[in-house]
Amino acid sequence: GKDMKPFVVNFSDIGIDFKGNHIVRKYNDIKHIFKTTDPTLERENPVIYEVFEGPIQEKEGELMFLITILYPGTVNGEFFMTKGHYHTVENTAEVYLGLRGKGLILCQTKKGEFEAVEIGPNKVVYIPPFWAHRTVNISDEPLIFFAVYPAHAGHDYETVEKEGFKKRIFRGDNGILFVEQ
Ligand code: M6P
Ligand code: ZN
Repeated sequence: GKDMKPFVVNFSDIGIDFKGNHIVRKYNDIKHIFKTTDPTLERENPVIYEVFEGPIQEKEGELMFLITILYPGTVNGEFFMTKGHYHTVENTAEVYLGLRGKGLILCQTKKGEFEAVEIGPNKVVYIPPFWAHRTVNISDEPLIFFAVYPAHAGHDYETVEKEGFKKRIFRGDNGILFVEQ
C-alpha cells in the first residue's frame, strides 16, 4: 500500500525469520484429490507441499509472490501434486519461475481446453487469465518454484474439486503416463 517501502525477502532464511504466511498441506488434508488412497501415507501423513507467501495484502494493485516446495512421491504411482485452482477474479494471470526439480503445470479452462507445460530451472511459465493451474512433481527431488500474481486474484478451489483436471499424471515404466480422469 501507500505506506509500504521497498523491501527484500531472503527465501534462504525460510524458517528463521520468514515474515509472510506459511501454508502447509499434508497428505490427509488433500488425499481426496488423488485417484486412490494409500494407508501408509494416511498413517504417516507427510507434508506434500508448503507455500511461503510474501507479506503482501490481498488487494488490487499489489502483487502476491511466493515460493512453493512440492515434495517428491506418489500415491500408488500418481505423482504428488497441488490442489489446483482457478482465480476467483478470473481475469488474472500468473507467472511461475522454476528454481529446482522438474514438474508439470496442468492448465485447463472451463470450456475444456487442457495443456501441460514443463516447469524447472530456467523455465518461466505464463498462465493466462481464465486458466486453472495445478503443479505436479515428476522428479525425485523437491520441486521448488517462485510465483507471482495480482494479489486480489483469490483462489477458487471448488470448481476444480467438482470437475477435476482432465488428466492425471502417473509414473510409467519409461517415463510418465497421462491418464484420462
Ligand atoms: C502456487 C500458486 C499459489 C498456490 C500454490 C499452491 O505457488 O499458484 O497461489 O497457492 O501454488 O497451490 P494450491 O493453492 O492450488 O494448493
Ligand atoms: Zn493461481
